Amino acid sequence: MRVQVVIIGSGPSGLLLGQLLGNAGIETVILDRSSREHILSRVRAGVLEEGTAQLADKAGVGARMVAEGLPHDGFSLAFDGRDHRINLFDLTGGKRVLVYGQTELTRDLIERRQADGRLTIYEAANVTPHDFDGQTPFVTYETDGATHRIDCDFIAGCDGFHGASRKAVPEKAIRTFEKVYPFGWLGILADVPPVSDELIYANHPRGFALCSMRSHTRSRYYIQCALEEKIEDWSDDRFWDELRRRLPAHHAEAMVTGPSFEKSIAPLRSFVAEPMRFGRLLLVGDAAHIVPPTGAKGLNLAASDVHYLFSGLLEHYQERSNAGLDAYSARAVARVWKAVRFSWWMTTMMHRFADTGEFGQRIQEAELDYLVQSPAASAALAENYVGLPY
Ligand code: FAS
Ligand code: PHB
Repeated sequence: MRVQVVIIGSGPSGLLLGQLLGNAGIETVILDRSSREHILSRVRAGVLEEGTAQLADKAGVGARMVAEGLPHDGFSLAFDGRDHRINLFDLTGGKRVLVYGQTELTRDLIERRQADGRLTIYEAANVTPHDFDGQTPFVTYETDGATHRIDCDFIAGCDGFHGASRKAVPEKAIRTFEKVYPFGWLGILADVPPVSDELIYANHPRGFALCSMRSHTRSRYYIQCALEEKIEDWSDDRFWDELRRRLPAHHAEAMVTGPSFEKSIAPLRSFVAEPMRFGRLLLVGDAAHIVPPTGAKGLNLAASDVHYLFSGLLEHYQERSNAGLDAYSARAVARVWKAVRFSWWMTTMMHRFADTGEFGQRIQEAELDYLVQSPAASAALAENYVGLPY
């Protein structure tokens, strides 16, 4: 088989890139080691920047997102028993975010790809990129015990943090940067109405908490937890009690609780691999970078990578120019680091660190007080949260 672009990974990065390329007449195949069911069982991000929503709409999967997504003009920071609203719309001259689950966006993209008759090969084992430092790259993979080969012009490594693409790059050709946080997020999904119409990020002496949602009837909640915590030690009742203890009293009293149908613990890390291009292999999304979800940037960074790569590939095929591809890594990495900084800053400001000490705690409190009292500081937070320009 031969196609123009082989995409490794059927997550948001691979699917969005595949849809944009396909709509432009550029042939792709997507290879994923997981099944379609497993991919759609994953619960991940919940907040889309306008740039991400516009890209999804451009890809032709905006209808349900617009119909069911919840536009949000602001969110609150809760500390010292009080809420402090960050008015995104006013602080950014009219920008907002869209609350729409990554799982739903992934479903829309998978269904659209299938409807367009484009090929995704699921449960592909040992997917391996080859000869991407030359002019004739190819990818091999195994299904039903047989090894297959796909020749191509380019390989898009959209296979996430644990994927094969970044690992196929010779160690001397890549530089990585990493910070692992000393805690995780214990998250649940429950079909109960959200405690507030907007998101609440809470800093409490017992730890961070986040009140989010997927709709007016489905809530997504998180609490900071120790990395050693085990899901089986967290009954629903224990989770609800702990969440309520970390929120201002009026939210704790108003909270509607109920049985969770998804419960998971995610570790938090910041990670960047540079560069993001190696000849004919280009890394996209979590394959190249990871952020702590505090700033809601993971999925949105994948979208801006896809934007840069799609425009570079389009130029290559339609204008016979490689300028966009040559600029891909520098453009993507520049935006990645600004989102990594913001996500680190939000995480450091909103979480409790065991080793912070009394001085560090006072600094965190001063940071929060300054942030909610200074229009300039709030505006800086808002412009990062809605998404910096592409
Ligand atoms: P993905 O990891 O989504 O997709 C990669 C795909 O590649 C997967 O389908 C996988 O099966 C496939 N793959 C992996 N290895 C392969 C191989 N060797 N061969 C073939 N296929 C392979 N972001 C937020 O903004 N907010 C959040 O709350 C949030 N929560 C998260 C919770 C968890 C547990 C994780 C892991 C991430 C979370 N993220 C969150 C970040 C997340 O949304 C990512 O940014 C987003 O999934 C990135 O999409 P992709 O780059 O497509 O990578
Ligand atoms: C979510 O709804 O899953 C979510 C929202 C905002 C974040 C992180 C996760 O910062």
